[in-house]
Amino acid sequence: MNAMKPPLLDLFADAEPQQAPRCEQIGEQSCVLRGFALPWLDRLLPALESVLAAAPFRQMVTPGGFTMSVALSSCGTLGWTTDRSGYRYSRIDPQTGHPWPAMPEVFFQLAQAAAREAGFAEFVPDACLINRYIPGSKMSLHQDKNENSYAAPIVSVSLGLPAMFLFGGFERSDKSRRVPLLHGDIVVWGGVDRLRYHGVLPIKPGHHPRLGEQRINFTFRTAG
Ligand code: MD3
Ligand code: FE
Repeated sequence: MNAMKPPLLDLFADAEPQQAPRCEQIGEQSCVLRGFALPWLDRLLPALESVLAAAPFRQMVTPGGFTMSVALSSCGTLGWTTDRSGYRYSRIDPQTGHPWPAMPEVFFQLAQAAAREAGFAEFVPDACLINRYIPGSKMSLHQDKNENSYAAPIVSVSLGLPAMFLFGGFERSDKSRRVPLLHGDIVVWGGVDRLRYHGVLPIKPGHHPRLGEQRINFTFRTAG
């Protein structure tokens, strides 16, 4: 009878899609993809093990003479190192004398999928820095300026213990926002946000069921 009659009141007719937004905006061109890496973990962790077997974590010394509390490794064509003479990307791991391990296919695919989800269609990273934090490790406010172009975004993957990320402004003294980053979260930083100061507060003691007493962070970059 009234099958053709439109509903009297469709509360959701003009509403936004009911799904939670995929990318949680934290800056003009930065957003968090909560849990995006979780379905990839079973492939990611064995690949991480093989990278670390070839290029073990090491604590580096900054040009100012401070030993970083975060231990680093890299994979891809370019890896990042620092010592008393400066910061740089290099093709050879100075610790092993060999090229950095190749970027595992699953790393590359995850980085591309996340960049695409955040609206960066053609992301081709040539470097993946791997940071390991243990409780108490931190990263002071800094800018990432060693890459040759700032046009490409940076994609960061957080695993293990939670961290409080500091998302600052364009001057070190600008007030920064705190963003909690949890196991499996991915952040994509691009465009105007690329040169913001950022850092990580000291990691709190804890135990993560999959990664133990550590936080691992990958950052994918187009460095060359
Ligand atoms: C925002 N790592 O490796 S990742 C770094 O959690 C670094 O280990 C932190 O800062 C970590 O250089 C943060 C997120 C990140 C990376 C680069 C950025 C955020 C950024 C560049 C510009 C703005
Ligand atoms: Fe950084």
